Amino acid sequence: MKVLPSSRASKERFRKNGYLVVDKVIPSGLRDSWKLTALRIAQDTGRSIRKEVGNEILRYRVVTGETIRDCWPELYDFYSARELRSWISEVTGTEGITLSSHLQSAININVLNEPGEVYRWHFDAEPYTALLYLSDSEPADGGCLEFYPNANLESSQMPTAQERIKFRPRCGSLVLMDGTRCYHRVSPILRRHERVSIPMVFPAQASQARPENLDSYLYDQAA
Ligand SMILES: O=C(O)CCC(=O)C(=O)O
Ligand SMILES: [Fe+2]
Repeated sequence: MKVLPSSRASKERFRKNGYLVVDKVIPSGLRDSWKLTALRIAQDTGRSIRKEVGNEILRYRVVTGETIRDCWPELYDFYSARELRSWISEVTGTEGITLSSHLQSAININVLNEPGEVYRWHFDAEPYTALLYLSDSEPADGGCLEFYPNANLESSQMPTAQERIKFRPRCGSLVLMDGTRCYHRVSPILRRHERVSIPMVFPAQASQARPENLDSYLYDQAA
């Protein structure tokens, strides 16, 4: 893993915005092969998620943590490397960053490819989330990570459109955010392309318990 920047500027940016983008965290020689491996595993073992709750739609393919640990140790090693946790600790100013004990949701491969596929607006259950992207999306492709940094749903004010950040996936880049403070979604896929992201969860030791039934909500297939 390349040395991740933990300069004062990165820490300050994270403190102010609640997120940080780092490019080229995996060597260029590995990017294509990691993308192909992710797509092969998703094809062979991924579950199709199809859920509609009110107006909100969740539609994508997912490979969960147990499968990644068993079938793709190199990616699991990336998640579990001590360097990654140390970096998250430094940038966020939080001690006791751990691996998630819920292996199923600790690390996933998400694949979206068909027009209309979307990952609805949500908060993550725990800080912190690192999203590693293994594909490039063109502007006309859709599939941006969109988010409102420092959103607080308890406040009566909904965030305004101006505050919405759009991140267009670039292969090899990583977004670190506090998913409990960044209200986020994947915008709808507009043009067919393989969009591959690897969400990884890094709880801080003192963080709250996960809501019950969250895994079943996220991963049970639609009937
Ligand atoms: O793929 C992405 O860009 C975001 C995925 C996400 O928010 C999640 O898995 O919780
Ligand atoms: Fe998320």
